[in-house]
This record gives sequence, C-alpha cells and structure tokens, in this order.
Amino acid sequence: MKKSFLTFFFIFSLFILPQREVSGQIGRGTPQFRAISGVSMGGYGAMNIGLSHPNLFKTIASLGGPLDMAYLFKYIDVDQLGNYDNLPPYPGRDTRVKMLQDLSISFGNPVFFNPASTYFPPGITDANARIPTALLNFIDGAVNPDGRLRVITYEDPAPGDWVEVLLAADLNNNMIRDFGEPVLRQFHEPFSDINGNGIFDLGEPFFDTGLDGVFGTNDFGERDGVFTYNPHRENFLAEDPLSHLQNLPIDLLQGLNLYIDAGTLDEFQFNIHADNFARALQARGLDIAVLNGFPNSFPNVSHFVQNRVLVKYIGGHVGFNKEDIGLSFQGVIAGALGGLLVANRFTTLFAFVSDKFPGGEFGTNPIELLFSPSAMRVSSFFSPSLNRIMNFGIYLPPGYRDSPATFYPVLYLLGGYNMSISNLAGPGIKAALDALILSGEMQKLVIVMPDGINFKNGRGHFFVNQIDQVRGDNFMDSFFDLVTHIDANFRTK
Ligand SMILES: [Ca+2]
Ligand SMILES: [Ca+2]
Ligand SMILES: [Ca+2]
Ligand SMILES: [Ca+2]
Repeated sequence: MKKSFLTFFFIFSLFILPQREVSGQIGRGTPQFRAISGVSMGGYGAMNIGLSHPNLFKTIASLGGPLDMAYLFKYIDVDQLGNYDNLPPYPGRDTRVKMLQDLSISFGNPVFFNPASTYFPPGITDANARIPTALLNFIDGAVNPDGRLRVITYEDPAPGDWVEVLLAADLNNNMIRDFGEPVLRQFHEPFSDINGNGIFDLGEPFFDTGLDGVFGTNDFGERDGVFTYNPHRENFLAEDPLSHLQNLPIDLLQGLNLYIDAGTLDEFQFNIHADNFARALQARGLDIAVLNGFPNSFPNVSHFVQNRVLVKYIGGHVGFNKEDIGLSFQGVIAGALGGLLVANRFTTLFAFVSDKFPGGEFGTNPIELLFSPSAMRVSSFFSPSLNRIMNFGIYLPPGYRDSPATFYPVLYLLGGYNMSISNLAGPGIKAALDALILSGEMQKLVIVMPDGINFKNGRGHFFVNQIDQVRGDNFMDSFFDLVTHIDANFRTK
C-alpha cells in the first residue's frame, strides 16, 4: 500500500505539480528581453512572426531564410519548375518537390488554382492523386493550348513518390513523366517581361486569358481587364516579411533590432531576398549595415553597434535540412574547417541578440559551470491551439538552477526545414553556448527551440497557421502557446 502511494505521488508530482506552475506567472516576458530568430525556414518564420508582432519581439533575426514571398513565387515558377530537369544538385529535386507540397499546405498551391482544393491541381482529388491519372482537354497556353496532349499525375523521383501538387504533359503517351516532358505552370496570366526580372511589373503588356493562358475558356481571371495571379499568392503575401516591413508604422520599425545573413551562392537565391529586404528598409529611410563577410572569424566573435545588420558570407545555403549545428561547433573546435561557417553564423547571431538585451548578467566561472551547470533538453508542453502535447528544446544558462531570484532574457530559435529539435538542442551547441557565456561574449539567456515539424506529415510547416487544415495545422498559434508556457514556467525577464 505504502509503495503504491509513493508511486502514485511520484506520478502525481511529475504530471500534476508542474502544470500547477502554469498559473504562477513566474516570468515577465518583456518584449525588450524577448528575441526571435531562425535558420532557413525558421529564419522566415522568425521574420514573419516577429515583424507581424513588433509589440512582442524587439530583436528579430533570420539566418538565410526567404523574406520576399513575391520573389519566392517567381523563383518557384521560373527558376525551379521552369528548370525542372536541370536543377542544382543540392538540395535534390525530391526535397524541392516535398517543400512545394508543404508550401501548398501552408499557403495553397502556388502553381494551380482549383476551386475544389487548395492543395491539388484541377481535376485531381485524394482518389486519383496517387495513381496514374490522365486528364483530357486540360488547357495550358504554354504546353497544351489545344488540349490535345494527355496531362498526367506522376511519380518523382522514385516509384510511389507521387508529386500530388504538379502535373506534366505526357508527350509520348506512356503515362510516365520522362526527362524533358514539361511540367505545367499556371502561376499567372502570360505577360511580356520587358525588364527581364521574371516578375510582372505594372505597365508590362499581358494577355487577359485567365490562368490557363488561352482565350475563350472562361477560366479564372479571363477578360476581367486586370493582370491575374493565382489567388493563393495572396496567402503567401499575407505572411510575407517584406510586406510586413513595408506596412509597419515607421516608429515601430525603427525600434526593432534586425539581423540577417545570406550566402552569396545560396541555392534558393535567398541572398536576393536579403538584398530586397535591405532595399525595402532603405526605401523607408532606415539604414542597414551591409557587410561582406563576418568581421571576426570563429572562435573570435563579431559584435555590432548597429541595430540593423546584413552579413553576406561567401557560400551556399547552409543550415538547411539536417545540418547539425552542434557537430559543426565540435568540428571547428577540433580543427576542421567544414563547420566554420555554421559556427560563425551562430556565434554572430547569439552575440547580436545578447548585445541588444539591455544590461544582463555576464560571465560565469568553472565552479558555477560545475555546480550549477547549464541545461539543454527536449521538453514538452500542452498546446491548446493544436490540442496536443508538443515538444520544444530549451537551454538554461549556468546558474539558472540555483538563482531563483534572477530573471533572464529569452531567445526563440526556429529550425530549418525538417530540422528536428533533438538535433538543434544537442550537446554540441550547449558546449558552444557555455563557452560564449564563460568568455563573456554573450550574457546569460534562455534559448527556446519550437518544433518546426508538422506532426501530420513529419516535414516542415513554416511556422504559420496553415491553409490546409487536413494536411496541416495552426503552427503559428501553437508557437504563441509556447511563448505563454515559457513565460509561465521559466524566469523570463
Ligand atoms: Ca511520357
Ligand atoms: Ca518584369
Ligand atoms: Ca482562359
Ligand atoms: Ca485577367
């Protein structure tokens, strides 16, 4: 009896007592001491959430993320699908197709407008998306103007890998998409790209044919007198960092600390997003320090007095997919150069954020590190928006455990596409954070890593409330559930 009571009490204290703390209001959660940042997809999420909630976050940072959704639209259309059989080897076409599926879940299919589904192309449903399906009389001005060709569902790259959100023209009638067979694109009405930027600009001649590119079919947008985009584009623009930046009241925008980095050879052209972002700031009369390369190389740490900084590093897209930041740190410490760039990018981020938190507790010592060590772990909380328990990673600085009267600033760190929090919240990055605090380069702060994986398909969700509630969910709301949980359960400033 006694043993079962103890067991009961143990389980009770594990599950019930921590939840009691939720009502405790222990953290303050002041915007000045709250930063949001991310890498790649998470960099987008950080800028999108941060710039649309300037009352919650004073410091916002994106490491190599998409920031200009109109440009992303053009990139997917012209550079990615327009170049389908000759894409750069990294990341593979498989990953790019999966990302397109996940963008379609988040914002609606950018390629096709189908009144019956935000996800599938016209004529495609759950019943025929993953089997060989031929659509007859599928009109497409560029590929199939007379509807003579069969338009098909297809697998890519492997059998069973149905692309679901794209269609191809089957030139040789074998019900398979062969190399060179065109992938259909109906992002917008046809236009003459006079200035060659791939984007429709006001004054450029267009054909008011509707999205299918052919007169006389009476499809969406035909003969309405205006240039017509796929309506899903509006969903992308509603969650667009660049538009947020353009629409923010200037006094709010001016009060934000903004940090961006971008690789000059980025395979997704996110460097162009960063340039457009910097130009949009300048167009609002705000300067931004633009640097070619990091001022200091790891293990030396770069600091900035400026409140708005863009660092352009020479290199491609890093930090994407399963890039292990912790391993990169460990590799650099061990003398390998491969991880140097990743280490540089993260120490610069941490230092920028730390420098923008006023005051703060700097320094630790070997005794504190030994007797009141930092903690890095994957924890969980109940997210009312998703009605389920969600994981998150958390770093608590040295001394946190034994300083019950001390409150700390918080940095939210959002991971890249398919990056797991167990990968992010690992021992390598913990050691690097401890070292930054020990050397006084960074003040003691709490770092929180939300889960960037859509539990319905195991892939990235872009940290938005997704349009497709069958395949997706409200991940932005869930992020704010996490912020509430952190302020209620941890000593945030
Ligand atoms: Ca074929
Ligand atoms: Ca143009
Ligand atoms: Ca038409
Ligand atoms: Ca039109």
